[in-house]
Amino acid sequence: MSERIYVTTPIYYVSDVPHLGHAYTTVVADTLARYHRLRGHDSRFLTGTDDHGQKIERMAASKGQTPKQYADGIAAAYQSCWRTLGMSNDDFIRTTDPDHEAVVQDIWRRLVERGWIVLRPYQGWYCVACEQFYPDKELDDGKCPVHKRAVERVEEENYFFKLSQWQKPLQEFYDRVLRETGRPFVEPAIRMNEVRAFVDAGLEDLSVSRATFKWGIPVPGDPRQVIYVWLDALTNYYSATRRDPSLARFWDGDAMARGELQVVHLMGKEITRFHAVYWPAFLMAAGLPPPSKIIAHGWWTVDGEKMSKTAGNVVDPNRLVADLDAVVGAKVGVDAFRYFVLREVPLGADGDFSHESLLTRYNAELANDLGNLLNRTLGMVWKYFPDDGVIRYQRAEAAPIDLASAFAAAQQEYEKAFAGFAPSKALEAVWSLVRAANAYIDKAAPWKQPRESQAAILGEVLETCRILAHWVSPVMPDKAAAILRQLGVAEAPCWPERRTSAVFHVEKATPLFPRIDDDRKKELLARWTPKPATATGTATQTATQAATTTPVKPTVTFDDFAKLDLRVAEIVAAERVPKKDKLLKLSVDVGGEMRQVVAGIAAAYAPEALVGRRAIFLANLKPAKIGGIVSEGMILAAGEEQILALSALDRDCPPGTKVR
Ligand code: ME8
Repeated sequence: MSERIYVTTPIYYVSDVPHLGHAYTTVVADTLARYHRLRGHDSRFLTGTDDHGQKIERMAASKGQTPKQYADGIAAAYQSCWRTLGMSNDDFIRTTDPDHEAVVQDIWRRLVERGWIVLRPYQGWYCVACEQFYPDKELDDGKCPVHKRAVERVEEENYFFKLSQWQKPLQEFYDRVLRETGRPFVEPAIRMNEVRAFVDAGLEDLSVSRATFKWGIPVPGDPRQVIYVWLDALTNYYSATRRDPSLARFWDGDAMARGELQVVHLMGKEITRFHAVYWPAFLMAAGLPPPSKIIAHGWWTVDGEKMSKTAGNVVDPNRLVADLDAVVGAKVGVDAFRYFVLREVPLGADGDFSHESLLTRYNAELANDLGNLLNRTLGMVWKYFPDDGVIRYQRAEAAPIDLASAFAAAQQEYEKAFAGFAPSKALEAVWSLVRAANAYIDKAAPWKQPRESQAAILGEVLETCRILAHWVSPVMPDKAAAILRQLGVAEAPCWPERRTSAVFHVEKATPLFPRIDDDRKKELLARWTPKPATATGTATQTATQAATTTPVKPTVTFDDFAKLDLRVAEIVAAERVPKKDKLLKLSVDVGGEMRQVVAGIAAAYAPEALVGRRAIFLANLKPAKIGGIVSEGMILAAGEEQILALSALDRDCPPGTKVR
């Protein structure tokens, strides 16, 4: 295991706010970075946004914004979501950062100087969603093989990167990595095989500039063209290490060659080719070292379906976490989400997200196995040592079950799993120790033992809980801190040794993960399940009851209705109103004009979950003070309190669109 590691996620397009898929990659990267920090390794974790490209230019235009304004809004939504989910990224890069742009232009110049970039006329099929040209043979019935949408014919003079000459150097590079590290450059191996097959089949030169739009980094010396968005975007991993001389140690070819530095790019499998073929070729052509490893994880579906806005099944992590916290009545959502996505699928495999399985794992593994271990142990400490809750622990010689060997086996597995980038396996190893500790209590039966044995048994378990807290900290940083606090241990996450004696001054137990009973489960599933017209569930039933019991108001004429100025508004910022539990203060974009609105929706929505959402807005309501703050209009919603639902639009309508 190298002593220095640089972990990256893809930089996400600012075409949309973050969802489950983006959150997954970022949780994996965060967990790896936290693990390496735990080991005392010199670690750096980078994420960010991909701000340029034709797709973004078009989306911004459709919303009447400049590309930069539009990108700023979505980049802020990413940053806010990552804060909510406890990401510990050391930096957040955007391709519109001036220092990044300068490095991209610098690499471009190097490639030109070395003869790898040349200007040529070009005709080809371009998919704007992929930001990629496709040769005829790769089209699927004339459509993009990924998006199944029409491709565009592009005829322009482009700069080309001579990728065709990189077949052999790339093949040699893949061989060298395998020889030197014993593992393929791309993992899992199935993705390496795909990449190899693509390279072995022969490479074509790659168009690396575009002349038909402006939203990108200008080609040095030719302002008619912008640099291809992927050359721009991939360079982020390198440019972020040039921001400060002290960061150069995270992109250092000698250190990589000596095995002292690992540069690990994590991503979804659909963009492996860009990272495993184009990126090493660009770097080597520019005289720079390629990364050490590409890890391509699988693709999440939701209840067996592809996630899509049209299907209405996109999982918004902000919303998921806020709902869990609200319904459970404790801060459990972030750690439960992180745990679930890491445990549910082995890294590399495709996964199906189901809210039901999330709740099942929550109850079985978090509330029961881990939560209950701590809870029952602290309960017994206070029961048998009611004066002060202090346990003076001395390793028991003749323990009925050997926790020492369970610890040693779990530690070995845990370490091996992280070295092999397998967080689900690391969690399995942790849970083997959780279960061993629970079994130990059952067998040792402290309730039947004399006082000295009780202290020895409980001490053994408390020490195990301390180790478990450190081990779960890369995945569940909040709950790890809560365990340590309840154990009365003042330690930051570290690599724990198993001690033979210690003194614990424990706190009274507070459940780590309160159990989700059937009623709460129903409520959560009702919040999360897309609701067809016939659906039954708490929210629907209540809404139906309300609809039938509230008499319809007196008739109005169309002229009355026409007095209301209803339009689409986008929530661009949301915050709680101090000391007002029910109120949120929102900034909404009503089509070029910003309004401040106070809405009584705090019981149903966390502020972070609202940013970027659109709803129907009453724009000509007389301003009024609510909770001491002026509110300039009203967001429409159905229901009340926690079962309230924001009005929604089932198609993309820009802010300001009239509603009639
Ligand atoms: O591709 N399951 O950005 P992007 C799993 N800007 N992971 C998913 C997912 C899903 N259903 N959906 C998205 C881009 N992801 C480029 C990257 S890097 C130099 C430029 C995750 O916003 C996964 O990590 O389309 C995937 O690779 C990434 O989001 C794509 O994000």
